[in-house]
Amino acid sequence: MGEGGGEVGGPAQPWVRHLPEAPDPDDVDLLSEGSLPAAWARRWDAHPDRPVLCDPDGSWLTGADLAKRSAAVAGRLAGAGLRAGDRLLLSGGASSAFVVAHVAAMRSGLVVVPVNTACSKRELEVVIAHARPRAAVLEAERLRAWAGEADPGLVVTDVDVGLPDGPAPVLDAVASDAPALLPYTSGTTGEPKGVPLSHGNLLASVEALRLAWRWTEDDALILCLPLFHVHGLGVGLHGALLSGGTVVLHRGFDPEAVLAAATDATMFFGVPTMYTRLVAAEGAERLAGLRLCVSGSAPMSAVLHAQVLARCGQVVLERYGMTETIMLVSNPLEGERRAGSVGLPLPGVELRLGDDDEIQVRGPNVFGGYLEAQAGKAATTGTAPGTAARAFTPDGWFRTGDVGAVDADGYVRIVGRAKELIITGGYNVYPREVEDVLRQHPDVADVAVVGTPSPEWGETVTAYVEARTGFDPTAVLAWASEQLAPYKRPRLVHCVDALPRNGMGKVVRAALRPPDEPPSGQPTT
Ligand code: MLC
Ligand code: AMP
Repeated sequence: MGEGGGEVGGPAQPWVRHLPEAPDPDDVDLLSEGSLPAAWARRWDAHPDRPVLCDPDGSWLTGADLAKRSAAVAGRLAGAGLRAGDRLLLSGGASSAFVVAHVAAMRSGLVVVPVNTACSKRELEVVIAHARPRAAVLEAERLRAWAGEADPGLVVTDVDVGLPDGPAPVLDAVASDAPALLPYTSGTTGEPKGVPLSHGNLLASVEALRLAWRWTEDDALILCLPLFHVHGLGVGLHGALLSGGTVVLHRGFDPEAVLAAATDATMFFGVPTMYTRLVAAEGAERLAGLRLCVSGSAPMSAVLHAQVLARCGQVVLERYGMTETIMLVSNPLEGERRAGSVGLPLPGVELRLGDDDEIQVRGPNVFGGYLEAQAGKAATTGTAPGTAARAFTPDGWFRTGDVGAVDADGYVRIVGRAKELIITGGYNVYPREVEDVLRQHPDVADVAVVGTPSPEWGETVTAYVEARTGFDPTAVLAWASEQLAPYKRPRLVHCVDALPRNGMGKVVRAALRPPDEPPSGQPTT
């Protein structure tokens, strides 16, 4: 782990500052446990009676329960013909059944494709056509029906995986370079991009967090993030299972429920919108009892940092990550947690600023390249020409698309985005995808979608529409609602005579300004 480095902040590997007594980087092996399933199984064997998971209904699973139930589900998936390397769509709200299904897939070497519980039919079809899964474990009946229509050969079942028993498959024997997770992002081009993450990527990322945040078997995490993004799944759930501690699942975010749970917990992970709601809730001071409150997925303002300190007595630890890399940078647990900064690179992560101060990274947590659909069959093309290859520099660093600055003492700040991306309530929305959908409506001549500042959501998805005669914003929004998951829908719509364009005819987003008349739609703030 000692090679390279020194790209930011002076010391050969700035990340050693996260660790007690700043060890020799060569002595830190993030992959020593082999894989997450192997590490989890070791914990459950060592302490079978220790509680690990609390269902939203209040019932607990011990290590032995999770080991046994996941092995049984793995057998049923094998009985349905699934073999290591096959892809499995997984979608559901937080529940022990969902976790059992996910753990079963990971232990069997299946590749989990997480799907938003609120996705539209169009969005589900795009993922199925691209990822070509063998099976789909879907909690919502609506999604099961759509999946069956999209691919009649797909094995479709609910999160209890009520399939006939099959032979006991080999468990916990996955190679660290084998694919484990395949989340989707729509990307700046509007095309779907599958992000294959290996077992090594997943393990390295949470092992780094375990070390940096001193995450131990004494910890109890309150987890109310969705389990179909890396924040909830790849950080919260995976990390808690690796720590040997407990995770208390909540079905969605309810500030009162979080504050009630804080008495018996030690950690909370959230997005800034959740902290905005927590500071406004009655009993906000109860958060003070936790040993660690983490924020990420979107920038947290200095004002909100100060409010959380004043109302909840917590100095929030902000960190920075991405689907393609899981976690990258974090404020230190023991050193200064600096508002406006995301902190120091995490163990194993090398970070540099490239052209135009774009943040570039490499490390064992960084994926190897997007999955692109080719002749109807998806294949990994990390080095192929095209959009996906531009994700890496010629010397192999991943280009994050975030613009950064590094202070004299190594703290990283995110100062902008090179990529066109809106972050609303911690969810990413790519303007191009929303524009492509709106442009298909006959009343829309052209459209540009941007994020406008919002105190609650960070940014609000806002559409500027060049309308044809007869344009009815309500009808267009209702139609868009069928095509897009709720968080992607424009919340504000401005009608303009003409979109501002440069000499090449390209829309100049920075020149978009609300016209004088009030916008259509429901502002979210
Ligand atoms: C919900 N709505 C949103 C929204 N979430 N609209 C815009 N942006 C969002 N993020 C819509 C609902 O559909 C509803 O619309 C209306 O807003 C009010 O809903 P709500 O009940 O108030 O929202 P709620 O369900 O409480 O959700 C808010 C939230 C949620 C903050 C809890 O958005 C959330 O869990 N965000 C976390 C996302 C996340 O995990 N991101 C990690 C990505 S991984 P209507 O029209 O029906 O009224 C990543 C890497 C990293 O980024 O670094 O972590
Ligand atoms: P996603 O593609 O959903 O994984 O989102 C990753 C993006 O979220 C990053 O590229 C950043 O733009 C943004 N992000 C994550 N954490 C932070 C943070 N703490 N501050 C600012 N932006 C963040």
